[in-house]
Amino acid sequence: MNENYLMEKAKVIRRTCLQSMTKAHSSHIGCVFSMVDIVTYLFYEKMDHKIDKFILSKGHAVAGLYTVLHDRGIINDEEYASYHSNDSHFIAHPNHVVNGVEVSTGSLGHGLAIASGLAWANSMDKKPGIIYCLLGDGECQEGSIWEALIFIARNLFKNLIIIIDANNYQGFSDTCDSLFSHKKLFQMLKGTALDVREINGHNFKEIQAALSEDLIAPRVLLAHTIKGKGVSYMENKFEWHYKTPDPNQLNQALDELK
Ligand SMILES: Cc1ncc(C[n+]2csc(CCOP(=O)(O)OP(=O)(O)O)c2C)c(N)n1
Ligand SMILES: [Mg+2]
Repeated sequence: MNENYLMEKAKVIRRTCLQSMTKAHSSHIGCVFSMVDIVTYLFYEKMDHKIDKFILSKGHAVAGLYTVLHDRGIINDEEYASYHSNDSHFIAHPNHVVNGVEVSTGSLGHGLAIASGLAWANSMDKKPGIIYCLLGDGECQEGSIWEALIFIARNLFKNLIIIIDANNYQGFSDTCDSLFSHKKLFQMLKGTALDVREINGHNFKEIQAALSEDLIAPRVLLAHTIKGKGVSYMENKFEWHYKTPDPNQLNQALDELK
C-alpha cells in the first residue's frame, strides 16, 4: 500500500466532490467526507473491480461514489457534470442505471439485505469476489438491518464485508444519544457469529489490517469516523449533513484540503 498516494487521492476526492456538490446546491457533504478514506481504500487499493461489488447503503452520500467513479473513468465528464440537474440520471441517491452503481439505494436500511442476497447467490454459484456494504451508524437503527444480520449470521457467508461509518451523527442529532452508543452497537454485533472489529476509519493502515485477512465469517468493521472530516468548520457539526457552503466557506474548505 502506498499510503501517501491514498492520502493525496482522498484529498482530491474531497475537493472535487465539494466543488461538484456546491455547484449543484446539494446536501450531505459531511456524510461524504466521513466515508472518503474508506471508499478511497476500497476503490484504489483493495477491490478487484471484475469480481468484487460495492453497495452504498447510506445512499445519500452518493456524490462521493460518483466522484470516485468519475476519477476512475467509469463515468465521463459530461455525466459527472450533470449531477443533481434536471433530466440527469445522476440524482442525489444511487441510481442503478449509472455505470458502477450496483443497486439503487437511499431509503435507509435496504442495502444490507441486497448485499446479503448477492453474497448468498454468489456463494451458491461458487462465484469469486467480495461484496462490500457501507452503512451509516444512524442507519443501524433500521429494523431491516437487523433482519439482514439474522440472515447473514445464520448463513455465515465468507464473501461479505459490512463497514459501518460510525461518525456519531445522523440527520438531526447525535446517533449515540438517540438510540444506542457505539459501545452498545459493538456489543450487539459481537453477540452474533460475525467477525466484528473496530477501527479508525481515517487510518489507512488500520483499514488495510482489518481488510487483509481472509474471511472465515462475514466481517463487520465498526469504523470510527468524523462527520465532515477534513474541513475544520464542518467536523462534528451535524448541520453539514444538509448545508451547502457559501463562496467564502468553499474557498476555506478548498484551502484546508490542499
Ligand atoms: C428510511 C429512511 N428514513 C429517513 C431517511 C432520511 N435520511 C437521510 S440521511 C439520514 C440520516 C442517516 O444517518 P447515518 O446513517 O448515520 O448516515 P451519515 O450521514 O451520518 O453517514 C436520514 C434520516 C432516509 N433516507 N431513509
Ligand atoms: Mg452517521
